[in-house]
Amino acid sequence: MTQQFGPSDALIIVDVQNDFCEGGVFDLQGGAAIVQPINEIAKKFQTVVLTQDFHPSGHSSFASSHEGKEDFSYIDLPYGRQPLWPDHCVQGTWGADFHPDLNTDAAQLIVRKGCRPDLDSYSAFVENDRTTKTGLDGFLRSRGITRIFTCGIATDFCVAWSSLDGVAHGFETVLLRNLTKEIDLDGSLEAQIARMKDAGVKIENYEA
Ligand code: VGL
Ligand code: ZN
Repeated sequence: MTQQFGPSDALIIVDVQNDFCEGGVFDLQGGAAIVQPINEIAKKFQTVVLTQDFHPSGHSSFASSHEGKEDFSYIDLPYGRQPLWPDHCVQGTWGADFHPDLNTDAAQLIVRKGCRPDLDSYSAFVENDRTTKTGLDGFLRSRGITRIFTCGIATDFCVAWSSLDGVAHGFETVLLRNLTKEIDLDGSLEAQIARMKDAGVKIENYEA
């Protein structure tokens, strides 16, 4: 499908950072491959937003912050059950930097998330307590945006939560599946794709 983009469309590029790509902590194979196509599509948008997972060291989402817990095990936090991750995207480290080939100049806004030690954030709109807002909805609305296209990493975590929240905030939301890369933890990819479809997120592939 050939998509047409106009002034009321925004591209949300989620967490295209070293720690999610090859050689980083998550080392997702195929992470780097989405960077050039994302640069290409970004040229077609007047509004481009980057998100950056940006944790302080010792963040509560890290397994290393919880005695006896292993990476990719689960914990019950006051706001719900969530996986514990290896230390990643720590502020000031290479892993937190955007992939070096990502054209960050294309973006007008960078939303940093997961900055509070006690609170994780997957969604670009609302942190995981589901009440703390990032301000992204206000930014998009004040620019007259009605439709968002999501891409980036990880399909089944930050891209999925951002897409679900896009719909929840009243934006028509399209996930560009071939411009994403998944973690796929315990069936999370399939589960999140189903959840997004149910919620009304459109799932398409980008064709140049
Ligand atoms: C993400 C796990 C932990 C993501 C961020 O960007 O999807 N996943 N932090
Ligand atoms: Zn994170």
